[in-house]
Amino acid sequence: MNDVCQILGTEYPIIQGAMARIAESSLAAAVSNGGGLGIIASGGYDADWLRNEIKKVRKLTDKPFGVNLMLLMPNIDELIEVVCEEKVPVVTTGAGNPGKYIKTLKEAGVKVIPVVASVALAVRVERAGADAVIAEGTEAGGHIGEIATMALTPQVVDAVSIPVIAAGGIADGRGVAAVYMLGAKGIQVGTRFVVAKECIVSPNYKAAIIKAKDTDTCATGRSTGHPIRVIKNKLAREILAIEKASSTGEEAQAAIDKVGIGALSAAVFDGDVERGSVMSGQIAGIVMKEQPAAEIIAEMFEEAKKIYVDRVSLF
Ligand code: TUI
Repeated sequence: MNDVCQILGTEYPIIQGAMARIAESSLAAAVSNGGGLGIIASGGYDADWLRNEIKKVRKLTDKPFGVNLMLLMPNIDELIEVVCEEKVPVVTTGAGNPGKYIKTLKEAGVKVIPVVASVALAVRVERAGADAVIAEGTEAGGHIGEIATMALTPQVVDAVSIPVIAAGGIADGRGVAAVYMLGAKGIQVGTRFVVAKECIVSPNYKAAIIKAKDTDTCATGRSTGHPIRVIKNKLAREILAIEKASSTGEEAQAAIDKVGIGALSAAVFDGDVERGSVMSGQIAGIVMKEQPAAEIIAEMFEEAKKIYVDRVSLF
């Protein structure tokens, strides 16, 4: 059995990306029912919201699921308390080093799978007791690191003994097969699940992903030290202009905070895809249609197997 399936308790070694404001109980349950690990993204919400979403997932599926902890959130301690009390099977973390929380989570019986963007952090979280790591390349949507999936994955694989799950730029069977070749034993997928039928994001957000081509995303916030990949629109251009005009990262951040406030919710819930923040990975260009989450999962792994067989002659 695949190590990652064993750790997750799933049929397929796939984790749904923790898209802030997007990944809630409806999508998480659909992914888990489809044989993957559905994730509730807790970033930006309070402890009561999280507890309620956990209860909702449990009504919709009896399969394992997870919660993502966005480590920059000020209420992180309360969110961790909920995760432990509710005995959530798996936690993924993002945007920081979860080292100091791993012991508490493990003692509560929670599996911990941090997202890392460098070899150094992968090594540190393995030492702190992580069950696996997600190596996320800069192709991913939202908050990103610097190194591409193609370069990051094999370097993390060489540096740790725990299973490596690759993320960033994977949206079909070709991506699955590619990262298996790099040594990953599983995948995390975000952008393609945004257009899942069960995903509650506004129809305009889904349409923006489906319409996007290879060059339609950009990273805003590089000058502030918090780069975020989004689809290029009016807001993104405004932020890039602010960054160009600012003399320090702090000055840029203050101005970005003014235009960016509520921008993610504007895109996700109100469908304002020009003035809102439309987080997306670079792979949006191959995402073509809305489909049930279960169909996306089955299709990706069937395709990967077929590619493996078809391409043997190249070796
Ligand atoms: O966390 C993400 N992606 C995210 S979080 C998010 S929430 C948000 N909402 C509104 C505005 C801004 C953000 C949206 N997208 N991915 C996981 C990830 N973690 N990618 C990169 C990292 C990362 C980067 C540096 C993890 C650790 C790190 O270094 C920490 C250290 O101490 O070395």
